[in-house]
Amino acid sequence: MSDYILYYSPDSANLIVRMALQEADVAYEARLVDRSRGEQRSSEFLRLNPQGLLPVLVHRRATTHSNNGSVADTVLFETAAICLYLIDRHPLLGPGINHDGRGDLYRWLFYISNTLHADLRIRFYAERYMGDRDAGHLRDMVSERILGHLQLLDRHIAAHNGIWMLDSGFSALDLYLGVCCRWLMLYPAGYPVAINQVSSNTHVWRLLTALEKRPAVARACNAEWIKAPFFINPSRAEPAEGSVLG
Ligand SMILES: N[C@@H](CCC(=O)N[C@@H](CS)C(=O)NCC(=O)O)C(=O)O
Repeated sequence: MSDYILYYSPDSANLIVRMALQEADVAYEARLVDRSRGEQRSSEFLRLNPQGLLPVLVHRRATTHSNNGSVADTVLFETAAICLYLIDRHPLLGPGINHDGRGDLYRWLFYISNTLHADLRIRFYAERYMGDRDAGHLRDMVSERILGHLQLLDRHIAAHNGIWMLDSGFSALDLYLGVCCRWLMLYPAGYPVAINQVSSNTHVWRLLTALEKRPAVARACNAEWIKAPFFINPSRAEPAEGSVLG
């Protein structure tokens, strides 16, 4: 039995977690939550994440404590929290707990989560904030802010002259940033940001190009019906009709 269960919908924030699990080379079971049928609002799913949002990751701790079957599973939601949990357990995903880079990890993980991802959500779901009133205007305003965040991230990478977000090397943060950039160029339908508005951030673009070559990233994308290129001129997930993910 796998240690983890990942609840997912193709190309939702679970993609970041799936990439991290693939990078860490750990077994997990993937369970589809069909957003087209509103399954993220089912009572069963709300028991896992009362917000009704993906991703959810369950760490089956009972299976890893075979002498003590009473250990409760850990249920995780919020992408940044899941990334941090996985980084702590799987050193391949980021600097170790005593590493000098820990401050950098916290700063930039929460910047990506609380600022970049949070503003992307406003872009995707502008109607939820504005109703019928001026959702387009809100989307335009927040798009400008998001492009500013990308420029700030670009300057950060340039300042340490690396390929990845952290000076210490590849981490789960790169996956998080990569998927946010991917979404920016794809969603919401009819309002993608032009590729050159992302590629003009040359250090961010170099990071995306480097992610493109990682086999674990490709495995995660393939599992969610996303074809290459994943970040450079990306295309939407195209689930095969009637397919159920393994
Ligand atoms: N703050 C949350 C945001 C997650 C989120 O926005 N999930 C989206 C998919 S990418 C979702 O589940 N949307 C379903 C809905 O809004 O009904 C996190 O970081 O996990």
